[in-house]
Parts: sequence; C-alpha cells; structure tokens
Amino acid sequence: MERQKRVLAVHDISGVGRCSLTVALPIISAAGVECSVLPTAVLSTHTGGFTGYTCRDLTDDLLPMARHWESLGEQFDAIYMGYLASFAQMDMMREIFSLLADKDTLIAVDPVMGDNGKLYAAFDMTFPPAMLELCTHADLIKPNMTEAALLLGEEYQPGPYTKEYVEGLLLRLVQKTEARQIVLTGVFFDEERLGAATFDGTTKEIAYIFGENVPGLYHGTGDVFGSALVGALVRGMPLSEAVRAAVDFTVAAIQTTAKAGTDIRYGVNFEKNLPVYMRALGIV
Ligand code: PXL
Repeated sequence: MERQKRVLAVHDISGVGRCSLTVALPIISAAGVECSVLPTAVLSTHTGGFTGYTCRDLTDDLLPMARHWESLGEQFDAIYMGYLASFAQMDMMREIFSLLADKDTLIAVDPVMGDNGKLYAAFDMTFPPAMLELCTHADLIKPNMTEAALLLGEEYQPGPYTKEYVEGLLLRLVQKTEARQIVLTGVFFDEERLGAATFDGTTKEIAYIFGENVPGLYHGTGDVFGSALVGALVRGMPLSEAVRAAVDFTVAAIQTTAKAGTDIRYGVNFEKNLPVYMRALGIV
C-alpha cells in the first residue's frame, strides 16, 4: 500500500464566494491527497466584487503554527501557497518554506495579486516586487497574465496574445525566478480557446494546453485550476498531463456555471465536476 500524499495549502478562508481554501480542500481531497491548511486570513467573502467584507488577518499566527508543525516533525509532499493577506506574510513564507519543506517537497507558489489587468483591492504596488522575490524560492509558479506582468514590472496586455509574447513572458519569468516549472494561465490566441502555457525546466520545453473559452470572468477559477494541478502533480502526473486535467476540470466547472446563469462572484460549480477530475486522475 502506497503512503498517502499530503499537501499543505496556504490560502485565506473566504466564507462565501468559492475560492482559496474552500476550493483547495475539496479538490485536493478528491485527488486522494490529504490537505492540511495554514489559513492566512478569514474573510466573510473574497475581495473581488463584494463590498463591506470582514477580514481577520492571521499574520501573527502563521509562524507559531509552522514552528509547532516543525517541532512535531510534520512533512508535506507539497506546499501550495495562494492568497496572502499582508505584506509581512511574504517574508514569513520564506521562513515557512525553510521550516517545513525538505528536498522532496514541491513548493508551488500562486502569486495571487490580481486579474483582468488589475491588482486585487487589498494590495498595493509594493506587493509585486516582494512576490517576485518569494517566487525565487518556488519550484513551480502559476501566475495569470496580470500577475506575470506585475511580477515582471511590465504593462498588462489584454490579449489575444501571440506566441512570441507568451514565450517571451515565460522566458523572462524563468530568468527572474529560476522556477523549475512555470504554468501561465489565461493564455489565448483567439476568442475560441483559452488555457495555459507551460515551461518545464527539466526538458526546457514550452507547451500549450487549451480548452473552450467561455465568455465571462468567473471568480475563483485560478484556485480551482491550481488546486487540481497540485493534486495531480503530487500524485506523480507529468506536468503536461496535470495541466490538461486541471484545464478540463476548470472548463467543465465554468460551463456548468455558465449554463446555470449563476452570479459570477460565487465562483464555479466544481462540485458537480469532481468526477471529471477524478476520472482524469484514474481514481474512478
Ligand atoms: O481567488 C483569489 C482570491 C483569494 N482570496 C481572496 C480574494 C481572491 C480574489 O479576489 O479576494 C480573499
């Protein structure tokens, strides 16, 4: 019997509006992988589209929690970092990686900062350079097109994109972060198809994985995709297959939500599509 794999997910909990930990927990669990959590904050809703949200910042709890786990000798196959709630948490994450990651731990950093050309409401322009520094400690980074531009200090381009532009971004990200694997999301060359471009440092290959481009900006899709990606990678799937599983699952969840006409702020119906993901992983 193989040892069950285990991920530490470091994100906020937004009580309403599926994203971050309310998405990472069920999806990583569906991958058959144990999901431990280090919550960065507790919010009433996410910050994209709701007003008047509450936010309990847990910055002061992060290091004590991580040190407790280190004292217990806890080990993780991956640390999957998403939404951080304060500038100070970026510094702390470096220390948390060194406390809790060993040579076999995949450090996956989603540099959650913005979407659709805009920085999220809770952040300012001091975030991107600090996030870039944090990315230099990651094995895998997963920016969207907005976050890639922010990390590189470049102007956001709305797309459609050209291969030259996308490959230039990937190569500049490799140079500046030295991440072994880069998964760039929100890539499209035409209005029909949307997906991810990947750079795999072991083969030095760039690949494109697309699905149907459903119109509309659905919240939390980056976290659905990222959770599915990390779940698949930790199970040992090669990068391109893991990205394929994550794209197909995310597109299916968006299609279900679009068909139902749900308010886009509430995230996507990934629940109905968990069997799609589990089939891609060979679990069912
Ligand atoms: O899905 C990204 C995300 C996570 N957590 C919070 C957010 C957002 C995006 O807006 O506001 C609190």
